[in-house]
Amino acid sequence: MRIGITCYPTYGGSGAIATELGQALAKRGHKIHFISYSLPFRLQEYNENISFHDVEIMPYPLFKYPPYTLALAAKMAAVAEDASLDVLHVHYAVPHATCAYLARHMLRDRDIKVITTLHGTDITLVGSDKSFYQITKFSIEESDGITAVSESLRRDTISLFGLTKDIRVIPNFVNTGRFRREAGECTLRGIVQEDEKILLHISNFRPVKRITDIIRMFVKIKPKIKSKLLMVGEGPDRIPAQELAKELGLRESVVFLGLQEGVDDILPCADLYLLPSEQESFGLSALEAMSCEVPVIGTNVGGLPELVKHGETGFIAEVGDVDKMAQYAVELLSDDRLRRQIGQQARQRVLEHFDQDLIVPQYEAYYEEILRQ
Ligand code: GMT
Repeated sequence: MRIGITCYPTYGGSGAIATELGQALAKRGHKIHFISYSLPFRLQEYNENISFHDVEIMPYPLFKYPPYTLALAAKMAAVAEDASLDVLHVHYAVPHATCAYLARHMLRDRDIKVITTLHGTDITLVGSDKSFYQITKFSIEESDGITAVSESLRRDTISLFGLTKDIRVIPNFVNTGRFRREAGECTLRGIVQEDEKILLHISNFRPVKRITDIIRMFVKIKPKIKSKLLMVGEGPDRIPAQELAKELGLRESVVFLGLQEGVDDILPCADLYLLPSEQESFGLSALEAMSCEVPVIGTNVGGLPELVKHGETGFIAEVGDVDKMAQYAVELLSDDRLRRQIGQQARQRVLEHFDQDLIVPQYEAYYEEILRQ
């Protein structure tokens, strides 16, 4: 098939999944065309089946807000025409589903199918905000196929938007060959001493991630376990988290690493992964941690419990219950045997349910189903 993929190219789970999907489909012989405003951050390997189409906007003094959405729609239509695309698969509904709708209507003589994958805040936060609600609902309903990354997100979409169209759940996936404990030498020994345990968090540091809860958790763990907390990512809550760490006397033991390219090199070094989010439709970084045999402590929200089985592959607590999460962390970090067992069970769960080789064929089959309609 000839498939156009649009996603946010910057750090984030939806862009990561869209890129991993495109790369996996290209290896399976499909022609993949990424269309976005810059090269997706995980698009690193050369493959002759992959091309990238940059969306450029003409600067003009009248444009207080440069109309990216229009430029993207026009680019989608042009690529669809030139490359004879069969499918336009857009990740994150806002504004990509709307651009795809426009592009399809520009291509009067070409039959192209639009598939929208819902990722999370495109529904729960941004899409359901009143400024975007109607256009998001319209654009999702106009898609030929709709997928959601978890059962929880499917339910949220139906209840928030009252959609009657079928939403197919195709869960996120991980390349278990790349994300694995043996994948590489632990690169963090310059930062963390041999006898220190490593707690890890990776995100875009937005309020929804509740990263100050991680610091509050760590201040309870630190006196009991010789450890360091590594925070990977960048975003609006980095400064408040850094300030809090300083205030709580954790300046030396909480390390902010900023944006990092090779999270597959960092994750296998961790002893514990923390994701105390307020909302999380899936939690891709938790999946990648589990694939590296790292137990996850997460919250009872969205799709996280579909992934993390309490007491089996990690622990789940209520949002904001910092005491409980710290207690689970101490339990796991002070018992190497238990931690290893939970880590191995986590990897097993990933291999059985979320391996790239199981999920990518589900997308292929879905494309074929939609193309037959
Ligand atoms: O909505 C966001 O936070 C951004 C988005 C992204 O681009 O990373 O994250 C969502 O999509 C990911 C990939 O499907 C999911 O793993 C995240 O759980 C989801 N984020 C939220 O629901 C908060």
